[in-house]
Amino acid sequence: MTFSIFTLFPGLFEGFVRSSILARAIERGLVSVRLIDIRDFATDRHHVCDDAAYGGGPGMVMKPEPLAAALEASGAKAGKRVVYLTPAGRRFSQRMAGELAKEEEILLLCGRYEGIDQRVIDAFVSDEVSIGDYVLSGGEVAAMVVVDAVARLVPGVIAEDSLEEESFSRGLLEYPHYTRPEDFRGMRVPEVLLSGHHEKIRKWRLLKSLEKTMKHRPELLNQDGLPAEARELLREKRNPRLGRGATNPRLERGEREEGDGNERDQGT
Ligand code: 6GU
Repeated sequence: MTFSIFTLFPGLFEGFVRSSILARAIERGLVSVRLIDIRDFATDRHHVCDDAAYGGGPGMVMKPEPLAAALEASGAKAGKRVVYLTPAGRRFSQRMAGELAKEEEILLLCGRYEGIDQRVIDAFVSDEVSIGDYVLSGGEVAAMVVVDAVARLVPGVIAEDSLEEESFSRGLLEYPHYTRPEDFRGMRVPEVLLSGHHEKIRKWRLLKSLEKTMKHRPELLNQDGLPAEARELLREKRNPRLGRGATNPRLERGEREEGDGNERDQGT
C-alpha cells in the first residue's frame, strides 16, 4: 500500500514515518509513503501557492495550478482514490479505514489556509474526509490519522488477533487492560484476570466493554451488528429485573467466587 501525501509542509511527516509501527511496515515493504511538496510545482519565482478568495472575505485559498501539476505528475486520475482532508468532509471511521486499506495506492491532499480551489476538488478528488468536529490549521495532522488507521489494517502490519479484539471491530469500546505488578500502590488487578479461567475472563471483558460504551458512547449501542451475547447482557443491565436477575455483582467487581477456577496453585 502506497500513501502519496501532497503537502506544503512535508517536514511535519518526518517523525511520523520514522515511528515504530509505520517504520517497521515500511522497512518490511508492506507500506510506502511518498511525500510530495506542492511548492515544488509552483512555477513562479517565489513558488506562491496561495491567493485571495474570489468574492472577498478573510483568509487565503490554495491556488489550483501547483496542486493540479503535483497530482498529475504523481499519477492521479488513473482511477486512484484521491482523499482531500477537510473539516467539510465525511467523517472518517474505522469502516472507511477498512475500505481504504483495500486500495493499492491512496493520494492524500492536505489543505492549508481556508482550503483549496473548488476546481481541484471537482477535477481530482474522490473522497472528502474530516477526522472530527473541530478545526485544525491544516490537513497534515488529519492525513497522519488516516495513514495510521489505514496502514495498521494492511495485512501483515500488525497481528491479526490484536485487530479482532480491538475497539470498534466488535462495535464496542475496549475493556480495561492490566499488566504487572499485581498490586500497584494498593490497586489490585481484578482477580478474574489472574484466574486463568478463559470463559470467565471473556465474559468479564465483554461486560466491561459494555459498561464503558454505555458511559462514553451510548449511541454505539443502538447499532446493528452487536453480538447476541452483548445484546443480552445489555438488556439485563438496562432492566435488572429481566433475565437471570442482573449480573453477578462479584463478577462485576472482578472478585473471586468459590469454585470459579480462581483458586491459584492448582495447576490451572
Ligand atoms: Cl481533515 N482538516 C482540517 N483542517 N481540520 C479538520 C479536519 C481536517 N478534520 C477535522 N478538522
